[in-house]
Order: sequence, then structure tokens, then C-alpha cells
Amino acid sequence: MSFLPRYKSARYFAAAGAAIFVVATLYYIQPGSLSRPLNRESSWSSGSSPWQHHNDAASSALWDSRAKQVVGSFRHSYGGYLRYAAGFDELKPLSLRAINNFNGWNVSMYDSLDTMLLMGLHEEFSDALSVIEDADFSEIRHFRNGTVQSQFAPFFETVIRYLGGLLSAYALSGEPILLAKADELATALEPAFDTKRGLPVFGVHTGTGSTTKGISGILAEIATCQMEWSYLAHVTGSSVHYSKADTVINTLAEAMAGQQGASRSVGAAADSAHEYLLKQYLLTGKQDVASLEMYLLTINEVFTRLMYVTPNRDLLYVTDTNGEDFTPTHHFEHLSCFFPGLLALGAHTLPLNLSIIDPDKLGPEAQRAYYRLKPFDLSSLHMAAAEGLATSCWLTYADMPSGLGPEIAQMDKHSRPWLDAVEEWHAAGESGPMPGLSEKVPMQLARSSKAPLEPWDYAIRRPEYFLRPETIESLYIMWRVTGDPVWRERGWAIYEAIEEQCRTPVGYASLETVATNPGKKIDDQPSYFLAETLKYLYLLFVNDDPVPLDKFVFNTEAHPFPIFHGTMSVQ
Ligand code: DMJ
Repeated sequence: MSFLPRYKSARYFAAAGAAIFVVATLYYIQPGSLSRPLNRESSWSSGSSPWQHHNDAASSALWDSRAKQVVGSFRHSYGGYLRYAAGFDELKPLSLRAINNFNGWNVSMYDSLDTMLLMGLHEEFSDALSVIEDADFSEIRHFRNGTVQSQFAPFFETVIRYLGGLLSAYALSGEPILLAKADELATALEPAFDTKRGLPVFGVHTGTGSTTKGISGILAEIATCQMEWSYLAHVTGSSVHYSKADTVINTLAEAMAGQQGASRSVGAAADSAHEYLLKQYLLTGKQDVASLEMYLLTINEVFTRLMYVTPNRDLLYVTDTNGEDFTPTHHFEHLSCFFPGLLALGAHTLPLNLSIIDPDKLGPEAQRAYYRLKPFDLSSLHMAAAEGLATSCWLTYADMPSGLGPEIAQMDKHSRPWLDAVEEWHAAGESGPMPGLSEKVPMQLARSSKAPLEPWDYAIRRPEYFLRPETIESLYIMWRVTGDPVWRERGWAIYEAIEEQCRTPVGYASLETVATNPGKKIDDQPSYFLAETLKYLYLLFVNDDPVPLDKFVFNTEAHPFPIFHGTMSVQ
């Protein structure tokens, strides 16, 4: 089957990529400068002497060769999956076995489609298409020890991995079968929305349309489908698909207006729900203003309640709270390391200010946060938070003997609320670096302890590395929006650690602990490693950016959708 001539975007990719290439080549630094303080001004003012040209060419070639190495890693990982787990969801890279943990429809293949397209792996893509053409979404195959585990497709995971993968690969290739399959799958999932307020339930039987009872208590599982249904409605013109996303957005907006006293999180409980508020606004070509309002209000809450800075190393982190009195846990989850990238994306693409919000319509909590944030230049504040948080996320890798970051760090309970520290710093004339932004140097963690360790300001709460992408995702966005090569260098150090610690003869394995070198491996290669971790590494290193941030928005599984032009029309 020939699909190459139908690529919509090859010419456009080349033009957009050229612009990024110019930026990228200006900022080459020598490896080893990972911990210098960031200085955007001086980076942007690099000259263009003949010497500089020579250096630019060397830098450019180096980064492209690094991007190629990531392509090699993808082929290794996906090749192992095909060899030992074709027809199943994921590879078990130590036992060379396969597992069906997401419906048994080949999740690693769907999650990998757009990564293949971006990396130019046309043969692998073409082979995958012929499998997807024959896909049957009506039967769920969650087998363990020969018995069926569940009859229901988990709505959230099926949406972000399968539907997101199909839609993004369709956007990048123009292959009609991918859209047809996306439409078929979305239609099979739509009984999930048949609830009182139109919020999706946890699971759907895609053959019979029966569903699990009640909506999930996890915000991320309810509020992470608007982008997929909006994009599907945009390309199909279907009002049925459109109404699903629209109802979810309206219900969330109503719920948010009345929300008081619930616990808060940027980690596992709510991560992509925050993400989709901003991204839905960007994806719809800035038409969905309700989503932007919710994003601004949510970030106000995060800034006033969840951001802390540690006493010794000045580490900025974001945490979650328990109960009605908002007691902070001081957990810093790997999952929340997507958040600096999100803040940077918003600050880079939008003029952020609170003037679109009417404070008189807010509840007392939201109003309090509104008046506290109102005096700030919001874009600068979001960008500062992004820089401080991304640095902390990277440090939790750089401090570890393995070079990889833990699943959860337990931060020092004596940390201060960041906004208090920023207000004080401002009142004192802003002398010295802003809280959270002082120079940081990695300090190798010598032992693991439940109590916060004095010089590090944190202990390891959960020591695993599950091949997760969030830190790399934020490094990639920081690099693209600031042009500062220090983010690339940090990403390269992480890539080298993954190669050293996680590579097996047939793929890549998660680690039981990041606190030893070598780390002990776990028999697990999640599909998001192919969809996200390797894709973001590739996009961080490649000079010619195929999916610039002003043209594409990534879903929470790193599947890029093109931003809409003009008003959306559905029937
Ligand atoms: C991915 O499946 C998605 O990024 C999701 O939103 C949460 N985390 C995993 C990877 O860590």
C-alpha cells in the first residue's frame, strides 16, 4: 500500500522546521554546562561571526546525530515488541513475553504510529496500517492466566492511547482508514457519556455498549477527552461527536463555578484535566474561551495552594493536598513534571491576564486567589514557575546514582509557599534571584531515607522509574520556547541514563529503584515509552521541528493534533 503521496504536511514541515532550525543552531553549548544559571537574554544575543557559523554547523550536526540515535532506540524498542509481543498490547522485555493490559488491541502499535511518521519510519508505519485496517474493537481481550480480567475498555486509557494515536497519525499522514477507525472507536466508546451530566464513566463494553456504573472519582479520567472529540468533530463535521466534548466542557465549567473545599492535585489525580483546559483552547484556534477561563482559575489555585520552595536548595515544587483544610502532602510526583511544560506553553502562546474573568461570579476561594494574582505580570510569573519546576524535575534525575528520577519524592515539610516567598522578595526590592530560580547544582543522593535529607531537601518516597515521559516533555517545551540549549543538554543526559540503565537485548525496562547504579529492572515496557518518552527526546534533539508548538497541540499521550483554522462547522 502506498501512503507517502498523501502526506498533507511534508512541505509545510520543511518550512516551519527551517525557522526552528535557525533558532536551534544559535545556542550550542558544550556538554558539561548542565548546571549553569539560565540566562535567556544572553542566549538570544549570540553573534554571527564566521567562527560562530562553524560552531553552528557542528552543533547542528551533533544534535541531528543525537536525534538519529533516538530513532535507533525506537526501532530497538518497537522491534522487540513486534518480535515477542505482536498481536498483544505490550512487551515484557525481560521474560520476552507479551501482555494484554489495554483491551488486547495492540496498544503499543497505535501509540507508536505518529512517532514512526515523525521519525520517517515509513515501512514500519505501512506494516502497522495493514494490521489496523483489520482491527475489531468489539471484543475486549484482557487475559491473565487464561481468564478474562474485565469486559470493559477503560475509557481514559483507550481515548488517550488508541483514539489519540489514530487521530494524530491521520493528521500527519492523511490516511483515510485511520480516520474511519477513529470514528468507529469513538462511536463504540460514546455510551460512556450517557450519564446525567454527560461526564464519561470509567469503562465501556465496546461490543454491547454496556458500561460500568457511575463516573470515576478521578478528575483526570473524566476531563481528558475534549481534545479527541473536538478534533474528531472538526475533521468529520459530526455534531454527535461535537456534543460530547461540548457537554463535558459545560459541565466542568458549572462544577468549577460551584467548587469549594475539595482536595487539590497536579499529579495522578488531576494532571491531564489541567492540561486539557489550556490545550483545548489552543486546539480550537482560541475559540473555546470557557476552557481558557477554567485554565487561568485552576492555575491561580495551584499557585496559591500547591507550589512550595524548599529551605536549603531553593527547589520549587508542586504538590497535592488532602481534605477540606488543604493540608499539603509535600509529595512531588514524577507525573506532575508535565506541569512546567504546560505553564511554559501557555506563557509562550498567549497573552495571559485575568481581565477575561469576572471576579464577582467567583466563589470565595477562587476570588481570594484571583485578587492575590491580579497584581502580577501573569506571563512572567507562569514562565518563572515553569523554569523553577522544570529545573527541580531535572535535578531529581541528576541527583540520582542511576541518572533517572523517582516516581515520587517526599519534599521537606519545612518548605514555604512559593507565592509568599515571591511576594516577600518583591517587597524587599527584588534583590537576588527570584525564589526557586537560584543556581542549582546536582548532588548525588548517597542513601535512601523516608525522612527529608538535609542537604538534598527531599527523600525518595517511591523509588521506581517507569520509563515515564513528563520531565522530558517539559525539557522539550522549555527548549522550544526559550531557545536555551541547557534544556537540551539535560535531556541528553537523561537519554544516556535510559540507554545505560533500562536497555535490554530486546527493548527497554522500567526500574525498581533509581537510587542504585545499576538499577534493578522491572519486566515492563509501557506503550507510552514509544508514544511519549522517545518522541519527546527525538523532538528535543532534532533541528528541523516537524510539529511546531504554534501549529500543533499534543494530547496527554504526546499525540499531536493540528490547530483548527476558522470556525468549526458541524452538522
Ligand atoms: C501517560 O499515559 C499519559 O501521559 C497520562 O496522561 C499520564 N501518564 C502516562 C505516562 O506517565
